[in-house]
Amino acid sequence: MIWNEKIECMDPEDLKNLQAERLAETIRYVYDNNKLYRSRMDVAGLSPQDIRRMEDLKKFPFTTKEDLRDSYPFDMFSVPMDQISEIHVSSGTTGNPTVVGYTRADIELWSEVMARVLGCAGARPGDMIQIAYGYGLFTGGLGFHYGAQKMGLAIIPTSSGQTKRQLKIMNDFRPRVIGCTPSYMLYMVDEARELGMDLRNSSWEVGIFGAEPWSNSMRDEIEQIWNLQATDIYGLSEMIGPGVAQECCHKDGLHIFSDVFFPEIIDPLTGKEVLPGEKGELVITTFTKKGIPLLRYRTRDIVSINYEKCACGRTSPRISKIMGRTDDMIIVRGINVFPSQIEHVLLSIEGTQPHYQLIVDRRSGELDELEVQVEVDGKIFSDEIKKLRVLEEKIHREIESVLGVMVKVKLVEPRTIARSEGKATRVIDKRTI
Ligand code: DLL
Repeated sequence: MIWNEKIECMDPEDLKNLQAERLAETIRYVYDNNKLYRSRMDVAGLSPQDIRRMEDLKKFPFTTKEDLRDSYPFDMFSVPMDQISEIHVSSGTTGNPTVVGYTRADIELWSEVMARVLGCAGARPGDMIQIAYGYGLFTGGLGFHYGAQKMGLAIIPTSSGQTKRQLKIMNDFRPRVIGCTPSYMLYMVDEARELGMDLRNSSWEVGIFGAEPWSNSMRDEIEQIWNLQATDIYGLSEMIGPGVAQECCHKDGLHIFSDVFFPEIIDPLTGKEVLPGEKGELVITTFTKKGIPLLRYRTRDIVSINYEKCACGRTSPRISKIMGRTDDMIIVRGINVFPSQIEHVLLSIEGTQPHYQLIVDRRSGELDELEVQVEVDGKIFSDEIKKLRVLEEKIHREIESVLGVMVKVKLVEPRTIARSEGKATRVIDKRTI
């Protein structure tokens, strides 16, 4: 269903006008309420009147994750604390975490975009949803919760983990909708099989998976195993959490709710906009957000954009699945490697499992080494050695031909690679550079 037809199917010209109106309001708002933006505008010699048309947005400097870290904890908040109703924190691997504050109106906005997500994925009012994203400082659980409340679903807030209980609840309550990370959906496969469950007869028909990269091959795998429709959801805490973009049933790009999250795709090196269809870094400007409005925020996520109308009737632009991150990309012997490329190869080869890890190392004075560890079917492991060798050789050849870089392949037994109930760790970089 289309939750908000008026907005989601708006005439593109009207949408442009709405965006321009909201941009002008946003610029005025940050100038009056946000210390960092006001000083940046003053330094650049910009006043709110200088940014009125969408093209003017390019005059504004980019905002980065470092800006948010440097404002730890509350300096980016644009309202006094008595107007903040909820705070989330996104953990990073280095430095201060990013703190995000929501006003009541922001929570209402979050509920609205998440209701759009649920509709886009195929949920309907009256459905039951199992929310197996983590609740807490992570935005996944509560974001889904607010959207489901808004749409009028029966919510089972299981949060992530406790897999046996998770599966029992599914079996006994029969929810139609499930939300969790794609890696958790795969994690549950082993446990469900151990319990002797018939996975293709699970009650889940609609799956909304995101918060980490996953390929179309992984989608096929999940859909096939669980017999459900798997769609991709994108979001990040800095923007609002989940609810920035979502795939519809056509699974041909994620509709970005551009009346709220205005996208630009740039070349990460030059900062210049790239053409529709070309790969680049997604930069987002928020409209109508009050707690932490962000202008030209560099997400570090790599996508392409498509402005054509979708067969579902929605007119919002669509971003591709996230192809990688500017900072997740590993550079091995000077060649850019994204985990998603390797995942795609692995999943197209019969006998491999969707559990893998990339280990990069550099012994002193030597070149980088990339080892791909991948789990293979238990059956193959108990077969003769020769079959394993053939498989290893095949994986080796295909990865090298896609990446153009030498790799080592190590086949490991089922359940050797650490599982995750949240986001999976795909890369272990042991190099000290
Ligand atoms: O992961 C919010 C979220 C929760 C999204 C639940 C979807 C579902 P953060 O923890 O701040 O927020 O992480 C944001 O995760 O910049 C991407 O690199 C990555 N990411 C999120 N969704 C996807 C996706 C949440 N569908 C960061 N595909 C983002 C690939 C994703 N990467």
